[in-house]
Amino acid sequence: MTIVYIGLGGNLPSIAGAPEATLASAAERLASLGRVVRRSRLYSTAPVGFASQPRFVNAVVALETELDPRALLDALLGIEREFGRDRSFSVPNGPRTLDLDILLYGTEVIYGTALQVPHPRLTGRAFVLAPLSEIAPDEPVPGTGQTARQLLEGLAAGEDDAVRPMESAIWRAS
Ligand code: PH2
Ligand code: MG
Ligand code: MG
Repeated sequence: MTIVYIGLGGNLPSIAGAPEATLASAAERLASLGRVVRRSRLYSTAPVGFASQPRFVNAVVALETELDPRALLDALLGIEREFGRDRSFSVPNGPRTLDLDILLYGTEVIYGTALQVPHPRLTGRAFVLAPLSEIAPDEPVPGTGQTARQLLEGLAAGEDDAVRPMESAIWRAS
């Protein structure tokens, strides 16, 4: 059994509804891959990397699983497709219904073409580090010598509402 931290994000409606409903349904689907042991709140976040798109909803869950990293990645890509993720016309960093990223897989460091863990852009992204620090502040991030909270504290302060926790009944109920 390994504890894996998975980042969830989306900013387009899916078959489940608005992004917060998509993330709630996706979290329920993740439970079929093991046991969801922690979930952050939802966060409303300003888009990073490609500005002219709607704000994102982001969250992080901790999943205890027996799946190896490659099998987990394949399962996550399958769930993204179930929620209508279409990679054929996609702009890098552009809008999507659902993005599921393996952020940390136990203490493993993986450097493959299909999968890199820790997630290579984790350390610079407040929309990932804020929810990760909420549920696992003292988790060491392999290769950085720092914990999730230390990485978050080391980020330059963004705009005021760049990363803002949301109150969501649909997320709480899922
Ligand atoms: N994901 C991206 C690019 N930019 N911005 C926010 N706020 N949230 C995301 O999940 C996100 C992003 C690529 O995966
Ligand atoms: Mg991503
Ligand atoms: Mg992704």
